[in-house]
Amino acid sequence: MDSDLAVLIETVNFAAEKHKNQRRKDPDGTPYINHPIGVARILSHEGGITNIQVLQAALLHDTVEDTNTSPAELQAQFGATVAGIVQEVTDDKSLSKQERKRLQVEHAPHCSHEAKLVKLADKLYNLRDLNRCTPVGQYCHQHCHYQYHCHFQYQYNITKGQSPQHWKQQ
Ligand SMILES: [Mn+2]
Repeated sequence: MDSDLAVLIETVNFAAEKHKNQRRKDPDGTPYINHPIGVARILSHEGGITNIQVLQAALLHDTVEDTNTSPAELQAQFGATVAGIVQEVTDDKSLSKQERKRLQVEHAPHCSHEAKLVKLADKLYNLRDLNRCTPVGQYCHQHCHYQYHCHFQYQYNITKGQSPQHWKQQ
């Protein structure tokens, strides 16, 4: 039960249970779990990441923010390191969207390397999704392409600790 494979299966099963009633915002209503699995896949297949705790955190990265999972529950199930990475990439949903974005910008340069990996893979997955299709009830196609370009630059800048502002002039 303690092999890396068993741990990874246990983690993806936990995430699947937690997200079981959620759907993505694409027109197909893709099951939400496709997203965290895809984020972990970006890290393993494109990033060459083999650190199992980073891959676990990728699988679990939206459980605290978007489901009834508590940080203590993650810590009890998967240990303090994994729970800590998830906590670093979790926004406080009681704040306004604008305030959450502001805090992301403020915190990103000070995040651990592991949390930056998960955050960037998360953003990359979402940007590819935005490029692939228009979310239900949002944006025209052309606007998606504009956002794709701008947000990638934005995320890159803030994880480097640079000003996120300059792309706004483009
Ligand atoms: Mn996510």
